[in-house]
Amino acid sequence: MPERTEGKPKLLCWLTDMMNLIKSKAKQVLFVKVTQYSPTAINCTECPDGWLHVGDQCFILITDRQDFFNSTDKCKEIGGHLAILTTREQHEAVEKEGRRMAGLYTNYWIGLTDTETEGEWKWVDKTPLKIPFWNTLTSEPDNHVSGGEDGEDCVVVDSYSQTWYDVPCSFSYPRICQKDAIPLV
Ligand SMILES: [Ca+2]
Ligand SMILES: [Ca+2]
Repeated sequence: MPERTEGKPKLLCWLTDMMNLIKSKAKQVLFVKVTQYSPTAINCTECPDGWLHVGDQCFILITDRQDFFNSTDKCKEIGGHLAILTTREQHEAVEKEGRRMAGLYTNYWIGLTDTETEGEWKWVDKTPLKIPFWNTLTSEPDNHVSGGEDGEDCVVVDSYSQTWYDVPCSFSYPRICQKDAIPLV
């Protein structure tokens, strides 16, 4: 589950992580002193105000509408990139936030395209798509030509079906930006 950590005291965060660590290592804890655990095993991070905290990543949903390429630039301007959703946890967290913010029938850009080679989906950091959440009920991605002869090379999360659609990159949608969470030191 995503959680917001704005304003969460560092001590509380560390204690929470330590408790999780102890729970996950319960059997060993019977035999090993807690002091033998390396502090580097604790992964305690936070996000700036207004960002959604998911694992070690931060996400923000921004509702002004831009085409895909302007959206890419706008995310860079705030020190991030369009969302790269590599886990089900991230995918579900941003969809839930989308529904909370704007209700049903809302689409948000994520950082996935096949502009270089049709049908080869890559994230904006050039890594290939491994875990897809396409709307297979409507045969997405379908590179449909209704939006223009270029077809559909960019991707939105649809908050109604909770799946992805390929759409024309020139269309205007809100966006989801992402950046690394900040380690608490
Ligand atoms: Ca395409
Ligand atoms: Ca489509």
